[in-house]
This record gives sequence, structure tokens and C-alpha cells, in this order.
Amino acid sequence: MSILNEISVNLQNGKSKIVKALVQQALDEGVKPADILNLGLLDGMNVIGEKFKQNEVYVPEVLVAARAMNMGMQILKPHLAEEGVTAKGRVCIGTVQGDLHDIGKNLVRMMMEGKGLEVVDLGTDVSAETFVQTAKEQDCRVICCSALLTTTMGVMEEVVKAAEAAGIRDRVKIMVGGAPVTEEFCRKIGADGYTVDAASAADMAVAYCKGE
Ligand code: B1M
Repeated sequence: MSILNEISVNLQNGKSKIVKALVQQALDEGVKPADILNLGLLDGMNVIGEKFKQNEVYVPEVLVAARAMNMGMQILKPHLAEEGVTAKGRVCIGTVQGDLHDIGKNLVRMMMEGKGLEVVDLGTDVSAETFVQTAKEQDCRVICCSALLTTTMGVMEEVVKAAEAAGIRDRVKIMVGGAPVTEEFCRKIGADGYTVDAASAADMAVAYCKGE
């Protein structure tokens, strides 16, 4: 079994410590950080996601897999970030109110940090008011909203409206993403940008911070 396969399988089994050690071993062996992320950690999460959908595994198994994912990411994070890059702007990010999924949001944050952005992480279950208040008080150029549930996507529209009501809509861009979110949804609610993955989200945020 290749080391990337081992990472995936151990993540699916929730073996946090083994995943952490394997990620370190892969780095030591010169495996590219992006491959460890995509072909190891995310591959394992995708398998768990499919099994969850088919009712083959339940919430506890998904939680231990998510913990293993986060342990692996702790080791990988500094290697994904480009060293010595100066901050190009400040953004805030969070998973919207009612939603506790944070793996994708954390990935987006890490990619943005890797591009040199200063990221204010508001965590999960974040209200529209908190996003807007933070953007206002901390002079964020971009508000980044993540949602994994179809039932919580609507909060993103509240963020757009709250930014308009607070009078900051002309100086803040609003980005949306997460598995159920689409380009069409983004346009419908009047947000500025949607991307399908974390790496392109980071590129888009950098472009917005440069005023593009
Ligand atoms: Co939940 N869950 N979950 N879950 N969970 C999903 C999302 C689900 C699709 C599973 C399913 O039924 N097939 C389903 C949602 C169905 C729907 O709404 N249509 C679901 C459900 C129903 C639930 C509960 C309601 C289950 C229950 O309790 N009965 C409950 C809700 C709790 C709540 O939030 N209030 C729940 C709970 C949980 C756990 C706590 C067990 C755990 C979360 C742990 C954690 O996050 N710390 C969990 C998990 C892990 C999942 C699955 C298996 C995996 C999600 C994930 O982390 N994916 C998921 C099934 C699946 O997706 N196949 C599922 C990996 C992650 C990297 O992807 O977040 O999409 P993602 O991020 C991507 C892109 O979307 C993008 O970048 C990332 C990749 O580069 N992206 C952005 C994300 N945010 C972005 C923002 C951007 C741009 C791009 O710009 C700002």
C-alpha cells in the first residue's frame, strides 16, 4: 500500500496519531504537500462522506475521521503555506449560523494564509451580524462564508443584506462556498464570488484584496 493510501485508510478508521505520523513520514520522504492533502487526507474524507451518505457509517465515525483529518492538517499546514509572504490584506471567514461543519472552512483559511492574507477566523455557527460587525471593526476587504447544509445556505443572503444595511457593501466583497453552494446561488443572493475549492477561493480573495 502506498503511503498516501495508508493515510487515507487510517483517516477513514479515525486513527489520528497514525495519520499524524504518516503525514510527517510522507513529508520526510519528499511527497508533495498538495498530494498528501488531495490523494491522502481528502481522499479519506471523501470515502467517509460517501459511506455517511449511504448510511454505512454514522456521526461518531465521521467525527473521529474529521479529528484525524485535523491532526494531519496540523502537520501539513506550514508546508502548504508559502514562507515569507507578507500579508496582502485582511479577510474574515466563518461557517454560517446553524452550521458546525468546519473542515472545508479551515482548508480555505489555510490556503488564504498560505497566500499571505491575514485571516480572522470566526469559527462555526456565525451570524450575519457577526460577519458584518467584524468586517466593519477590523477593516476586512472580504467576508468569506462557508456552508455545508442546504438548510443554512440562506444565511449567506442575510450576510449580503446585513452588509448593505450597515453601509459597507461598496467596500467589502462577499465570497461564498461549500458543497451545496453554486455559482447560480451566489449570483441569486447578490454575493460577489463563488469558487468550488479552497485553492481557487484563496486566489479570488487575493485578487479582491488587490482591488481586481
Ligand atoms: Co455532516 N452533513 N451533518 N457532519 N457531513 C454533510 C454535509 C452531508 C452532505 C452528509 C450527507 O447526508 N450526505 C449532509 C448535508 C445534507 C444537506 O444539507 N443537503 C450532512 C448532515 C445532514 C449533517 C447533520 C444534520 C447530521 C445529523 O446530525 N443528522 C449534522 C449537522 C450539524 C450542524 O452543522 N448543525 C452533521 C454533522 C456532521 C459532523 C459533526 C459529524 C461532521 C462535521 C465535522 C467538522 O466539520 N468538524 C460532518 C461531516 C464531516 C460531513 C461530511 C461527511 C464531510 C464534510 C467535509 O468536511 N467535507 C459531509 C458529506 C460529504 O460532504 N460528502 C456531511 C470535506 C471538506 C474539505 O469539503 O467542506 O465541501 P467542503 O469544502 C470544500 C469546498 O466545498 C470548498 O473548499 C473545500 C475543498 O477545497 N469550500 C469553499 C468550502 N467552504 C468554502 C468557502 C469558499 C470557497 C470554497 O469561499 C468563502
